[in-house]
Amino acid sequence: MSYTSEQIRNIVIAGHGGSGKTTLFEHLLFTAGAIPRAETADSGKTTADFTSEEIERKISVHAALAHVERNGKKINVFDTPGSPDFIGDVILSFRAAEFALLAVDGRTGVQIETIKLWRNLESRGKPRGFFITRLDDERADFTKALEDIKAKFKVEPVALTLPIGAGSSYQGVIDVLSGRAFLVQGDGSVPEKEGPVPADYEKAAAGAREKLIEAAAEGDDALMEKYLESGELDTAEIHAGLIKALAAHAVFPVFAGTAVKNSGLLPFLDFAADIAPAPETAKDVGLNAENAPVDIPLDGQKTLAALVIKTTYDQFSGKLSWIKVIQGKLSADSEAINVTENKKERIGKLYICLGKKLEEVRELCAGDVGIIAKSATLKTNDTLTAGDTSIRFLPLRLPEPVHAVAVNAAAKKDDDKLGENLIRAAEEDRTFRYSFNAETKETVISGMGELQVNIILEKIKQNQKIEVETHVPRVAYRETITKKAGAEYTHKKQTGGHGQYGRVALEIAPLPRGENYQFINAVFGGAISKGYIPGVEKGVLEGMAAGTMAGYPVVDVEVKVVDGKEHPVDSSELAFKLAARNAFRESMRQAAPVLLEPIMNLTVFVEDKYLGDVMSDLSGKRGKILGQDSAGGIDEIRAQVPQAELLRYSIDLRSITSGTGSFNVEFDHYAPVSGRIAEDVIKAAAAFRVAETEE
Ligand SMILES: Nc1nc2c(ncn2[C@@H]2O[C@H](COP(=O)(O)OP(=O)(O)O)[C@@H](O)[C@H]2O)c(=O)[nH]1
Ligand SMILES: [Mg+2]
Repeated sequence: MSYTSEQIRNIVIAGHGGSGKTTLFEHLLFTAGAIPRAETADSGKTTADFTSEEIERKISVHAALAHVERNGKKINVFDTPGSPDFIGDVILSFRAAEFALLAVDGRTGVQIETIKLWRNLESRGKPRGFFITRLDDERADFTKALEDIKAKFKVEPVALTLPIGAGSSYQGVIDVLSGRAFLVQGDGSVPEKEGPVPADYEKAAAGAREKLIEAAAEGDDALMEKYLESGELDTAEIHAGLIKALAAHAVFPVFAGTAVKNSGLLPFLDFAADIAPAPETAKDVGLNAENAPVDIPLDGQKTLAALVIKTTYDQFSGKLSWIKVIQGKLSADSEAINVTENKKERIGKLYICLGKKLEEVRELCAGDVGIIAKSATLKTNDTLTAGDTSIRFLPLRLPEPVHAVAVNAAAKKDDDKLGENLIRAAEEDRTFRYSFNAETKETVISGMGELQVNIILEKIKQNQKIEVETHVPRVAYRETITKKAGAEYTHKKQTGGHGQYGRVALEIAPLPRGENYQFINAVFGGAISKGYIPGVEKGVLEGMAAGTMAGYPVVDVEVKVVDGKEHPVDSSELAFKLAARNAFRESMRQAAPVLLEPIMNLTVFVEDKYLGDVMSDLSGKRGKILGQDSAGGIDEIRAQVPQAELLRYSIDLRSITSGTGSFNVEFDHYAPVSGRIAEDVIKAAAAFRVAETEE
């Protein structure tokens, strides 16, 4: 069956780990008839959690995609991981979907990751709502969870369903809009069915309906007028009002349910089909020929423009490129251009999917999401067009890694294999990075947390049968100077035939932080001829790269060549390079050099009860607190902390907060470090150099 853009809806389910997303996803598929039975989250058989790492750990690690049909619409649903380690797949799903459903555990209310996700959705202007889950649990409390949403997000959520009963007496939900009840059938292993609204829920249902209609009418004068006059709106009008209000972020719908009993799912599917934003309500962004951002609206009439949102490698199908079509349509067995690579790409087979199960299709319309198998050139973030090479989608913006590990294969012969696999892992998950740090001579992998990095390493060890060693990476310190100084150096050698001669006098001065380097030739009257000046600069740059205190690169220095001397026969570029390098070293020694360390901007999210411990830990880590906010029992702390103190912060924070805390970190600036800490760094660097020369 083929669809038009108007028939497509893209929904992402996101939220804190364990809030019931994968279960909700599974039972939505079952209720909509896409799968014959629903498996439990812990069985290792769900549609979404099918990779070995997910089955083994019983958590979602990757985004999963499936589609259901409802009311003539094809609804693509993304299930996403809850752990911050796998945020990359959550964010790519946010980009691809027009509506985000945040799962909120009915027992706990809004948890930390959900707050972070909300902010991300807010910054994207993405319409969003909530599903309060696990209402069959004795500890669950729908009203309390609703209050918590209000307190933490400062919004007035509007209930689209209300639970009937609670805990063990949970019976189902009332679909507020239609006024119908949907009741759990038997043990809940079959889809819910319409039934009578219990008498003692009628009043609450009527109240909720009034609130819903008011919310629908609010953003539309004509609807409001009609509502005020007649006291009613018909279903089509309410839908139209809600569609408008969602787009304007005036309404945040809330659903109640118990996925394991297939409850509360039909009303949500109806919402997804009839009210959730259509693909054309969102526009994607790209870069024009001048690299300025431009909107790329969804438009099925134009020629093809599609974005590769994700790349996976499947044991059986090989490379799979997930595609969202933004303009035109994508056809199987066609020719296209990978604009990013400037290469032709032959599109062979096209698929849509239900978890790992691929289903072949002939084409994908604008707004739809599908998969190209075995593409020759496509990578994540690439732009695919049918010839218009002026369109380029903006690469997905992802947070900076928060956890880094230095790695090497235990056996030197396996180093290449390890490298290849790490590169592939970085291609599959763009938050995971792989690089060789020439300064510290380490291969460093980094990502969004210890769990992500460990899962990737474990998989490589198992699949490739290689041993991998890990250690805490070295910090990339810098050196700089704090006062002006100068020195001159004569390089002179008389060995048989040609001698070597060059004399260079330098003056160096501190530059503001971040300005790195400036080279000025201030030689008067040809003391050094122009032709030798590049040699002088090379020498200076070599001296800067080598440092003088601990062998770290020198930054933020102005270097002025003030004088020198050359010899008519013995001078050469090499002689001047060596003279300049030594003159730089000597100047540096006299310019009160200091060590600089990277300072990071750190944002920590913790529950109130851990605030004190986290703060005192940060002060022990030489952190400077910049600010702190608190809402609904969760605190956000902003601080600047030396990177050297944060190398194992994901582990530290986990132990301080029993695994509930979460953080972001990114480089901010370099700052001087002195005293004992600097001495230790210098000592360690010296020891490292000795070890290296002995190798
Ligand atoms: N009792 C009950 N348990 C649920 C429900 N939804 C999820 N769970 C359980 O909660 C745990 C976490 O669920 P899962 O779907 O993996 O959460 P996710 O991390 O958000 O994907 C699993 O043990 C589920 O069986 C529900 O509606 N009722
Ligand atoms: Mg999950």
